[in-house]
Amino acid sequence: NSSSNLPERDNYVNNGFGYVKNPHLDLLSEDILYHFDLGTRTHDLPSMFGDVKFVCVGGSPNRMRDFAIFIYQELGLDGDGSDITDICAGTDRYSMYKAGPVLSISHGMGIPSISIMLHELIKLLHHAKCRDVTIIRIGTSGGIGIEPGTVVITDIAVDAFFRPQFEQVILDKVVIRNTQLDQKLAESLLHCSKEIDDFPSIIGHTMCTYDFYEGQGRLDGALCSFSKEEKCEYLQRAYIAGVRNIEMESSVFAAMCHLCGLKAAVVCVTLLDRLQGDQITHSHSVLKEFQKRPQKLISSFIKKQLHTC
Ligand code: R2B
Ligand code: URA
Repeated sequence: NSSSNLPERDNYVNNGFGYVKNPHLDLLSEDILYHFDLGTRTHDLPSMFGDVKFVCVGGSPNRMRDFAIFIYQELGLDGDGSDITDICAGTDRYSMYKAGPVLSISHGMGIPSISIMLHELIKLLHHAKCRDVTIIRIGTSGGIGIEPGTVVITDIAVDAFFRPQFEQVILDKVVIRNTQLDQKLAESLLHCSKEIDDFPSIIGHTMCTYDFYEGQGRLDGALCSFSKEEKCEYLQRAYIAGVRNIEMESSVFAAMCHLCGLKAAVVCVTLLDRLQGDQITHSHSVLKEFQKRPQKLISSFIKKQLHTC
């Protein structure tokens, strides 16, 4: 009955100590992670991934490769990391790189794309018997009322109605999921960011939408049915509700990680202030430097964690 918009009861079954909550998985003789081109029969997942402690995910394959090389060098691993190879080379859906205990994976754009990736990633962590994993989405976003280049660390992801929830349709029912992220982790990341020079950063709500144009109140798409005044009024209301940036993956990311017991954070740089415009007009080199900021923060955070544990 699709009208029963009742909050979901947590009736998931825990498969032992891992992150998955699906009793059907135990019945499979082989699990094929189709979009990664990996599988439990074809690959020794525990030896390939058993030491993973940090997973960083982001939209673009090239950016996640750059991040893997960067963290490889920052962690002082053997060589310069430039020969790092795509573990998912057998498919062009996602790219995956490993630098010591850090896995770097691309997730494409939007909720369906990251959701598919997360199902397979969480199963991968389960099959590989990984423990105490922290997962961080590093990405780009549009800011609201903040200086472009500011890094927003999300406390909670909200939907286009500013509600702290994600609606997942399952067998013609709407299931409402919690989008709370790990507050301690967000605070530690903010603290860490304050130790980096010239690094504007804040904690705030992140609005997650299903579209980049009309869905984010842009006037510059192929379609637009609202006025500039209506757009501004909507974004002002978002700001008052605590929203500081807008992107397209945080809600399902927060919801899935929360349900699976993964410690998670979302760290996105803002490329523009949506109260000032819709088009991304900064030069390529400025945008490149902006996109490096979440990487810098996460690298500094991971280094700290590895040295204090
Ligand atoms: C941020 O940037 C992408 C759209 O340009 C989208 O994946 C997101 O969340
Ligand atoms: N990504 C988004 O989803 N929105 C923006 O405005 C910029 C990047």
